[in-house]
Amino acid sequence: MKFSARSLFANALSGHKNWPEQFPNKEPKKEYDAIIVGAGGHGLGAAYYLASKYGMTNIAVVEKGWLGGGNTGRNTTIIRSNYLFDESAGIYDHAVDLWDGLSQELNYNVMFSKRGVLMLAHNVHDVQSFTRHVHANRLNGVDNVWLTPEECQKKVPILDISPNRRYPVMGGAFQQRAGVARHDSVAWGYARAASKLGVDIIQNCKVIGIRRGADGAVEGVETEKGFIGAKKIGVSAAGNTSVVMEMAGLRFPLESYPLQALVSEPVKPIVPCVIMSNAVHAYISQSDKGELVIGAGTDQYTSYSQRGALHLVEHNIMAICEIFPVFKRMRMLRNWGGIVDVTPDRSPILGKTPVKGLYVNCGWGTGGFKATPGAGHLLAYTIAKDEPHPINAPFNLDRFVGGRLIDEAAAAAVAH
Ligand code: FAD
Ligand code: PYC
Repeated sequence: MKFSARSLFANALSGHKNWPEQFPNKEPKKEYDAIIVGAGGHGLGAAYYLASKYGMTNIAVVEKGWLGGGNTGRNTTIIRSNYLFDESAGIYDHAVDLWDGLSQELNYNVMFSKRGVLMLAHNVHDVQSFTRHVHANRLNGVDNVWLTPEECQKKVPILDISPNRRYPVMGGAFQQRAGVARHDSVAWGYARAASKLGVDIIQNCKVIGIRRGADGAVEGVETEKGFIGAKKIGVSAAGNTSVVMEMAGLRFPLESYPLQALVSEPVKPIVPCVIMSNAVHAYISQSDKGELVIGAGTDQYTSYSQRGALHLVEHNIMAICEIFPVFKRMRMLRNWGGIVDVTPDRSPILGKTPVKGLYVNCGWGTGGFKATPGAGHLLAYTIAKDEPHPINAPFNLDRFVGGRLIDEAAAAAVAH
């Protein structure tokens, strides 16, 4: 079994010496009850919930690379549910609730840490927009409070709040139940738990076609290792969804963009919560190893490249140093990118498609890690019952025809 030297899993894998035995690169069976395309956290989560909640264990997860090697292993792990609309409160808070018991449920420490997320306001527009979010969240029972600049600095003492800064801090919205988790543990935890329940995880097996019968319903997937049959297929192939859906003759309202992040050398604890600065396209947290985890916005051009533009990361680091002058002499260790697929309203598509037996989970754009347990559960429900759960029903494909959009561009934060 070969891994790319650039794999973000290199460290994690060295701690899991017995992993090939746990996930033997087995030959696929001829026929499954359902196939999930994509072994990210969402796809693995869907397989796990299909088996654990809905009793469907004859499942395969088919992955073109290695499990968790897509955005799940490349993201900056911010978990929050401070979105604007009722539908979003439903879907993101469902996920936050599931994060709470996930380590126990999987018997795998996903290191969910509710250290809080602070979204800084730098101008009047930010103040108005964030306070609107605070009020909307509280009406939906989602915790979020407005902090003055001084209260922000009390939480984050290294924050420079002097009014003459280039990006003055005019306050901030703080969600305490929000935080971070360990991304590779999420993929590994779901994979191990699903595998124990009988799910086949087939890596290095790219899906290159979707076979449909005379009645139009799906019959299975063509892969680089041959045909695998199933009457139900769930596609959870972030960044590549349009390509996979085209295999079934469907055109999806998605654009794919690179999104990048970087980490610094490790230092002692200094960043107590996640701090996001949407107006300047920069955010920062500190990993348990001590590295500063810093992220930028998406590239401005569509692409399937898993690396971001250099000028963006330069701007990103400059912005971080403006807000936290104390970091000016830090060294950066590495940067990387992933491909995110973005819908016109910056909300996901999770549900049935016009093709019988074909289900989709996509369009989480820059913000799907936080949704991992929720998206996995809701995709599993939709596949098992052949109808959406009330929580994901509004996130259907039809909304782009009917116009009932769920516009979360402002809540999607730094990235668009
Ligand atoms: P993935 O983990 O990408 O899994 C999809 C899988 O499908 C991949 O493994 C891929 O190889 C596979 N695949 C694709 N095509 C095929 C095919 N033809 N055949 C077989 N397999 C295929 N979200 C947050 O909530 N908080 C954050 O802080 C955050 N930060 C981010 C920072 C960066 C730099 C990036 C890139 C993303 C960030 N995100 C964040 C977004 C988040 O990572 C994603 O929305 C989420 O991880 C998507 O999970 P997934 O399981 O759907 O996708
Ligand atoms: O969704 O919170 C988020 C996020 C931050 C950076 C990328 N996505």
